[in-house]
Amino acid sequence: MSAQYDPQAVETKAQEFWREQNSFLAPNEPDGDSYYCLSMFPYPSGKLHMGHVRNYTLGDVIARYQRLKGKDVMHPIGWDAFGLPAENAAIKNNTPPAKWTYSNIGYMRGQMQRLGFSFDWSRELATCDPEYYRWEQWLFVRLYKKGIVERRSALVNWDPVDQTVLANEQVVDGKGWRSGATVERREMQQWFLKITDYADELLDSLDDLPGWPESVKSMQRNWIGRSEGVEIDFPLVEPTADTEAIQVYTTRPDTLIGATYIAVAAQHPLSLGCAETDSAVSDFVARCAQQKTAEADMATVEKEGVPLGVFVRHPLTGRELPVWAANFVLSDYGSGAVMSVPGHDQRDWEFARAYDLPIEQVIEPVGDASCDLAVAAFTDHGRTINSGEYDGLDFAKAFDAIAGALEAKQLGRRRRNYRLRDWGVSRQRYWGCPIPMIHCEACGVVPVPEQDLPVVLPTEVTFTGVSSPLHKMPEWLDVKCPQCGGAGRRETDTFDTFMESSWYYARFASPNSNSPMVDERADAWTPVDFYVGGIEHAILHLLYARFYHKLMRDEGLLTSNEPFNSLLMLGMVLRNGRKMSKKDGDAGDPQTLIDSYGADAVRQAMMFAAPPEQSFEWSEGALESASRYLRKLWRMLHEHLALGEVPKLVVDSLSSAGLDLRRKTHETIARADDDYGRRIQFNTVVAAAMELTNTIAKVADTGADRAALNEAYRSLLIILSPIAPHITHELWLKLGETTPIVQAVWPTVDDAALVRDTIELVVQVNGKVRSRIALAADADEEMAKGAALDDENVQRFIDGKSLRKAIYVPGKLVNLVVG
Ligand code: ANZ
Ligand code: ZN
Repeated sequence: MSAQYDPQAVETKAQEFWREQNSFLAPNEPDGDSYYCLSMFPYPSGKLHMGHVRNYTLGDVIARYQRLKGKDVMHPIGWDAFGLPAENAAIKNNTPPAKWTYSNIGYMRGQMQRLGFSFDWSRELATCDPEYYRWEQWLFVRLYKKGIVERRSALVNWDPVDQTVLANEQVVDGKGWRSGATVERREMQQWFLKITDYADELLDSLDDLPGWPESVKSMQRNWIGRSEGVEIDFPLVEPTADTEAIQVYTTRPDTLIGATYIAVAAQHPLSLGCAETDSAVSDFVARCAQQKTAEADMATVEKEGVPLGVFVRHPLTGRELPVWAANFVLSDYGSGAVMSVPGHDQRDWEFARAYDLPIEQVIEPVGDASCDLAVAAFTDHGRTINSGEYDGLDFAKAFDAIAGALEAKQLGRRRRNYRLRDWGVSRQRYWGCPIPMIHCEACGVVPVPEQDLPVVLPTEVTFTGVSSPLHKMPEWLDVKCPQCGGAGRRETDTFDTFMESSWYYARFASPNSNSPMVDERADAWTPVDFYVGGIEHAILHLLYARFYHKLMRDEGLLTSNEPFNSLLMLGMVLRNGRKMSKKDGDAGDPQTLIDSYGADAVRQAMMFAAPPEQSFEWSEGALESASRYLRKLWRMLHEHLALGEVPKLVVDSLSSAGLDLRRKTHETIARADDDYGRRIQFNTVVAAAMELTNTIAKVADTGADRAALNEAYRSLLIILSPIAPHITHELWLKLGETTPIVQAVWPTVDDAALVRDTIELVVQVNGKVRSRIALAADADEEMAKGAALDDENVQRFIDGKSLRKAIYVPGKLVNLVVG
């Protein structure tokens, strides 16, 4: 290849080489020193965008670095291929979703190869392939038999015009996206995975993940939302045929004596019962039905309520308390009822103020907290007062004493509560994995027998509207009931696509496993060492994958407890302050950029732009400078080689510039090693490589120093190779190396090269810095003080004064005290 840098030619050549050599094939089972590096697999939407480029370049840099460190690396890729966009495209253009999806995969695969990602393509998978999703069906049937799968009714969005269920994304401002009809909430039978059975473990094992960002762990903790509390019964003063007591859930049993009323949700059976005879209550219930029910809205909503005319007895004091229906009580949390303690809960306080209910103090502050119930509730923990025999206790003691007293009277029990709900996995959509169940009039729901799996989704379909074409395919729908042989009908719901992305990482490690879903190779490779992806997946995807890992473990398929050891959540690539998208035209299309600058420049600009977690504004200027740098590197190295034979490195013969270069080279190796391996900050690697390049440019390329230059180039190429793998591949061979750079070994730092022969000393006069002097590294105290006094600048400040004292801090400073 010529002295002119032609990225397209260099990159094609390197990519062909890797393909022919199978350079990135991972071994079936790793030996001790293995590394599984995974970037979240993409949805095949059509073409790559800049966010993809960032995600996959970052994962690729880590994978390539770990190979240089001698690890057996697995770096796989595949396609999260089911989902709504394929279906929407089908409805719009009349192309079957499978065709659309596979054609997008073909295009995007080409783009990834063009970017030089070191994927092990032999492990590629698409989740819409029956050979993949059959195992999801297999696991689902097993979980059904175990009782982890359940069918119950839940609310869906119903479009009354199109006569179909809509996904949340298809509801725009409360209207169906195509029909424009007002969407109704309907109850339908749906499938659930009981993730709540694993709530405790999902919470507790977060503590075993030191490689996860604290922020992500705390999002997961909040999502699971475990609280420790007490369930308390407040007996009705006048019990009815169906209600004897109102049950509440509280995390503050220490405040029980201060409860002055009970508040229940509008949808609570007691409110609904009263609504039948009391019009004020039925009006209130009707008004609440229109109110948003998200918890966030509940906290800020104007407190409103209505008395039910019902009274309960306090379980410990026997005092009578009124029952109110209130709009701030959630119907689906705890038991849909709260004991209101207006002295110590702000919502209860606001409500009590609005309706003139008593506010009583039963907790006093400890330490310097202040309390003024005329202004607000006192919500901190403290010490019990006005609580009779329970006075003077701290939170934990009061909790115990009161919970114990309730348990003794059989009017309460300690309980854990979770915010986490079971995972509804049913989607009333076509383009997804069929749920392997059969409905039979006689037998009810019957799972598809294992030998009949997979239930293959028909792919030759035509859409006549929004509704799933499966409903109109009797040849698929009608089957024999596996149990009684009578007429059965297939379940038409498909799985939530989070199901597929919950276990793909394990399937990558045992591709084509024929029985069962993953084999011992998956156990050997997992947990994933490093997982890279977008922050938008910080909660659901990661929680579901963690859950699935535990399900597979409990099936005996895996032995570890968690799927991902370390996690990196990437920031976004922005344009004009928002996430880059198709609207950005060519500037946002990596293909145009690759065509004009080459993949290496795109990769380097992307890595140089910002530390991984940060979002940043993309600009083409960054690409210009990356490209300029790579051209300079190409030119410099060719000029170096043009000077012919390079002598062997003899440290003693190097000039001081040569010694400085060696020091810089080895400092850069150490710094890049730390940045790649520990800090995961690649912008600083690029900066360090550029600095080293500048130092190289300053050394005269003659004599013994040529060896130091050669060493510098060699190290620079290895350091840069994870980021710019193509140009470094080519230049490496030019340097005369015989094995390719992907098989190179990360250079060892030569500690001797790091030793400086001169050091810099700070000189202070009366505590103020007045000069910096260079001194031989082995100079003693006498020489240091002498040199400090001799310095011209220092002399101006001590001129005419007498030296009182000279303090020497070895290797750092000399302080001269004069007066
Ligand atoms: C009495 C009390 C006194 C409370 C006090 C708090 C402070 P977490 O920690 O989130 O689980 N609560 C219970 N069920 C509710 C529902 N369905 N809708 C609205 N609020 C409900 O919260 C538990 C606390 O939330 C419970 O403790 C209850 O109020 C309220 F000084 O009971 B507490
Ligand atoms: Zn049957």
